[in-house]
Amino acid sequence: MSPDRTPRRPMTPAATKPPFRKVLVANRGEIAVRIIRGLHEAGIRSVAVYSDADRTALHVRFAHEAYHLGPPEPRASYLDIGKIVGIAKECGAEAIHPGYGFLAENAAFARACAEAGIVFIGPPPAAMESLGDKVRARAMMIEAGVPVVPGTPPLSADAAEVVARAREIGFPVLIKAAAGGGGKGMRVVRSEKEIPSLLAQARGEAATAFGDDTVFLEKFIQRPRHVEVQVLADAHGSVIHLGERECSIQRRHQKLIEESPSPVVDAETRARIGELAVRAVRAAGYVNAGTVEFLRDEDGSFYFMEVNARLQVEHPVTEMVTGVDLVQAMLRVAAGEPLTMTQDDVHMRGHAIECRIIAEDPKRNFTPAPGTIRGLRPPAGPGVRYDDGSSAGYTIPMFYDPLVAKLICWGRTRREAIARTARALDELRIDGLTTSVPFHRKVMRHRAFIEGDLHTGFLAEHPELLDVDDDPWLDEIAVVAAAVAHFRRTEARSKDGESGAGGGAGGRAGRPASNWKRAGRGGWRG
Ligand code: MV4
Repeated sequence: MSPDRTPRRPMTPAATKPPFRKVLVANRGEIAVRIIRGLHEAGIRSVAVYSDADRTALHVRFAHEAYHLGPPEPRASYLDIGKIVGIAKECGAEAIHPGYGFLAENAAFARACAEAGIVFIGPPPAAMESLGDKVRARAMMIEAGVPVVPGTPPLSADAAEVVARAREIGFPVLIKAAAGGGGKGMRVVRSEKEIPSLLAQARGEAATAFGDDTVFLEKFIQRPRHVEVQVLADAHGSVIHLGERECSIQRRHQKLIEESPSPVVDAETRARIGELAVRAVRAAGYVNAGTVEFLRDEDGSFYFMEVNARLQVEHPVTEMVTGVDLVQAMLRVAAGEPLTMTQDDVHMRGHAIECRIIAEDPKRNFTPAPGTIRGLRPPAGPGVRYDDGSSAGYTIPMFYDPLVAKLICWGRTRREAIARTARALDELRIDGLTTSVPFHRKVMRHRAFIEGDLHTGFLAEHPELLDVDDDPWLDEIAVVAAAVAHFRRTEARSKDGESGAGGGAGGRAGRPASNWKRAGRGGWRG
């Protein structure tokens, strides 16, 4: 089979023996680009796949080979297991990296890869399945001695029993759907008399959303922080953790800003929750990179929430503070190599913050605002990393996640990381799109954020952060203003009988001057 696209790209000189010869990336956008970069650094030939909406995307241009999947709809492209595994087999890829989203946590996909003799770069399907079931995962963690929020097994239909259970836990309690996710089927119950109606609502919502009305109770944690621990497990029984990330700045269960370390986690706490995370993934028979999510109560207690069985969007903040390349680690672990570092080799240095640059309008409740990138100037300089998957001229498709890029900045201290992020955001220009950039600029200057006073209700508590100005393009305006001022001076001088602007360019200034004349009088589009 010959590729639909074969960008001219020589192999990169790898530092060590490549763990694979050729790997297919079953994803798109910034994460596909991130993984392809990792493949090239490892000396591995990269294979991209793409839909009709991504013919000119960066991941296609970066890869050694690219194969067309089909129409833009995810079902017909990035979710088509048969097509993707078929391409991998035919082109001779030894492994597939799924990125995040799409097929990343799909056990059937991982099994299809194994059946085709292809390595799935992620956890074993059985571990993925047992962790995907909330009630099963909760029971497994209790068994393993990992603290979970005080709560109940699935509730019976007996209302009196539910009341008794809620009393035992103490109000407020939270009704959660067993099949849950994304907050669907969740209800906060503040008093006994609310139980019958809220229970019916939660069951109804769970039945509609998941086809399963099983619900259970948990103590409701007020103003919790979302703190998650990165883990790395090899196939030989070694498991280490790479510290935590705080992801409390989110809206409607979509994270917007993440950082590492968490402002409230000290070295002792890190060792404790790191140990809990290691215990959690061991209990599940987990191998490869994964994330253990905790809720942190205001009293400092940590409770297990769930395991994310994939490389996460926010993985770069961990890479920047630990110096560990998670994509390289995933490739080596998937190839059966043992981890080359122990827990004692993991050191966190400084602080990193990630801002998700999303094609959304913060003023319109963060609704997607796809469009075409007209001009792009990514930020750079010391401590700045910009991970993106597009370039000028690219149209952000409406079919997929509107994340267009991630800005990750490192500093020796949290304050330095904030200053750098603010500076980089001011340099960043994405012309043609409405994005979250002005929102991020405002957050970096916000007192509560600077003080590290974060929790999952942060944006609800500070609605002023959502009321952002349109991107002002101050530097562009300054350039135009300077040009207009220059033109006016020149025109005034020529009226006085002087000869043009003077200097070398002056003699050829006839045409530009007349253009500026139009600009000065009627405006460009006037
Ligand atoms: C909670 C909670 C408070 N108390 N559980 C939301 C989605 C699901 N993954 C877990 N979620 C929560 N569970 C108890 N017992 C608050 C949330 C929650 C939340 C958690 C993490 C990140 C953002 C959140 C936003 C709202 C609510």
